[in-house]
Amino acid sequence: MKRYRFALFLVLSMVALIILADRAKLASAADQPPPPPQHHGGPPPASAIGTTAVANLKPANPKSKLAGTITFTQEMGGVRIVADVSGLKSGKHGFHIHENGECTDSFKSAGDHLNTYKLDHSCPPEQLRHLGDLGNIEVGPDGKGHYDQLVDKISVVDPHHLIVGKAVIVHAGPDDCKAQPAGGSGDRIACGVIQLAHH
Ligand SMILES: [Cu+2]
Repeated sequence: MKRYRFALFLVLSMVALIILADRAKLASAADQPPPPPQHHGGPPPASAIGTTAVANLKPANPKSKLAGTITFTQEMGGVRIVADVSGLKSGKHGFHIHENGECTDSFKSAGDHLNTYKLDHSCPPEQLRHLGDLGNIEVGPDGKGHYDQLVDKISVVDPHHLIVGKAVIVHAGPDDCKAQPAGGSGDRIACGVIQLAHH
């Protein structure tokens, strides 16, 4: 009888040991640090505020005097886009970020509008639009245009909404913010690749 008790004791202790070992494994898994946060269009990390990218426009027609510089600065609510252009026909000119960072082949190589979520074309502040929809640059009789808007949904740091490495394009005509897929804004007259600015 004593022998059976001893055997029972042994079996029970082994079961207890197995349970304890399992618990320890679970506890160590729970102690592991959580995965790093993913910024899926959420607010940018504080360290990213002020990060700046730049695009210098080149004209489709090499004889044209068209020129322009566009800066993209990360703010908490999106990207502040400031564009100064000159040498354009007066009136509104469609203004977009296109999906490829290439300005060759009459700027066809820039591809379509940056449209990660496959939405219809519109203009900010409409919420359902292409990520690359920026509206229009308005050019005065002197051929100069200035654009200064805080555009949400895009980022110079968040890989999911990134505009760095894409092309910004100015069109010959106005973007009506309605016609698909690009607002009927006509030819691509200026293009520049968006690149991080180095301080
Ligand atoms: Cu465009």
